[in-house]
Amino acid sequence: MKTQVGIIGGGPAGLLLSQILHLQGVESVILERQSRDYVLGRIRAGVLEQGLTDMLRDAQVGARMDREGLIHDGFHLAFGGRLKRIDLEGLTGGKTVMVYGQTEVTRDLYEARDAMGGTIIHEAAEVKPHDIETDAPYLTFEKDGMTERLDCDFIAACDGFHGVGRKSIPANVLKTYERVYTFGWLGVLSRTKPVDDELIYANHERGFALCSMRSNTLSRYYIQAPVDEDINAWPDDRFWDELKARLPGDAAARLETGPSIEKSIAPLRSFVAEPMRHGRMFLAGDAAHIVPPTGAKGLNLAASDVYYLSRALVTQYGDADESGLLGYSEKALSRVWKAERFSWSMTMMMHKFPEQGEFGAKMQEAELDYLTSSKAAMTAMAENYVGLPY
Ligand code: RFL
Ligand code: PHB
Repeated sequence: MKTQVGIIGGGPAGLLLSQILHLQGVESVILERQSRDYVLGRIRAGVLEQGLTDMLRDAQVGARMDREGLIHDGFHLAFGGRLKRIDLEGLTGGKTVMVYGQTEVTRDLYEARDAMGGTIIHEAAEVKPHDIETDAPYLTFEKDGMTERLDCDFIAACDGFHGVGRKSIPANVLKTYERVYTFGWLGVLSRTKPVDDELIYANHERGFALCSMRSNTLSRYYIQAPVDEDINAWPDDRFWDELKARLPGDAAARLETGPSIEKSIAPLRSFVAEPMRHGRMFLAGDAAHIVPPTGAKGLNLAASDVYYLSRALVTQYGDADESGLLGYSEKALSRVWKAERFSWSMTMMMHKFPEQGEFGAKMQEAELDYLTSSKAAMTAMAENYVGLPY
C-alpha cells in the first residue's frame, strides 16, 4: 500500500488532519489500533475554542456542531461560598467557546471521511514507523493476522500519549518535560438537566469540582479524587453527595441527580516532548503534549497542531516549499507552552494539594478574589480560556 501521508491514530487529531489534507488534494491513510466503536465510546473533551470550530466548518464537518452545540459566552468560578462570572464575550471583544462533545466531533469526522472515500484501517495492531530519517519512510502493522506495509512520504503521529510515534524518536533527540499530579478527576455523565446553563469550576476545601454538560439534557460532572481511587467505591449516591458538598449552596440545591451513564477516573498530567518532528515524522496532539483538563485545552491544542501541520504539508506538496514543515515544531510548541502554562496555573489555583496547608489555601483564595475583582486579571483569564490566536 502507498499514500502521501501515513497517519497513526484515528482520534480527533488524525481524523481532522486527514480530512483537511483530502480537501486540499493530499492523500492519506489512517491506521487506528482500536475499533471505531471503542474510539466513539471514549467520553472526553467538551469545550471547543473558536479556532477549532472554525477549522471544523472549513473542513466541512461543522453543520451538526452548529445545530446542536451550545455557545457559551461566560463561565463561573465558585470559591468561599461565592459564584463569580467570567464574561468571556465581554472581556475578549466578542469571543466565545462551543460546548460540543469530542465524541460528536469524532463521529462527524468519521462520517465525512467515509463519505469522501477516506481510508481508515481500524484494529491495526503493532503499528511501527520505519526509516523516518530517510526520504522513504514506511509503516508496518498487523491486520487479520497478516503483516502489512504502508509506504508514504511523511508520517503524522497522532496516536495519543501512549502511542508509538513519540517512542520511535531516539532518546538523545527527544527532551521531555513532565509533571504528574497526585490526584485525578472522577467524572460522571448523566441524563439530567445541567445545574446551570454555564460551566462552574469550584475550588472547595474538600477538593475541586466541575459542572459541565454535553447538551441541555446531558450533564458532565467531575470531582477531584485520588488517582488510585477504586471506582467501585463511588456509587452514584456518594458521587452526588460529594459534588453537592463542593458547590455553593444554591447550586447544590438546584442540582438534579440521576443514574450515571458513564463513570471513570482520569489522571492529571502536564507533559511536553520536544521537538515535535524527527526526520519525516511529525507529532501532533496528545502524542506530543498533555495538559491537565482544568483549562479545557487538550483537544484544542491537538487542533492547533493540525492547523500548522496541514498547512505545512499542503505548501510542501503544492509549492515544493518545505519552510512550513521545517518550522512546524517551533511554531506548534510556542502555542503549546502557553496552553501548558494556563492549564497548570488553573490547576494550581483550583485544586487541593495535600502539601499546600492553610497558607496555600489562603493564597488560592486571595488569587481567586483578586482574579474576579480585577478586570485586567479577568481579561487575561478570558483571553486564554477562549484560546490564543493561531
Ligand atoms: P487521542 O484522542 O488520544 O487519539 C489518539 C488515537 O491514536 C490511537 N492509537 C494508536 N493507533 C495505532 N497504533 C498505535 N500504537 C496507537 N496508539 C494509540 C488511539 O486508539 C486513539 O484513537 O489523541 P488526539 O487525537 O491527539 O486528541 C487529543 C484529545 O483526545 C485530548 O487532548 C482531550 O480529550 C483532552 N481533554 C479536553 N480537551 C479539550 O480541549 N477540552 C476539554 O474540555 C477536555 N476535557 C480531556 C477532557 C481529556 C479527558 N481525559 C479523559 C483524558 C476531559 C477529560 C476527562
Ligand atoms: C468537559 O465537559 O468534559 C470539560 C469541560 C471543561 C473542562 C474539562 C472538561 O475544563
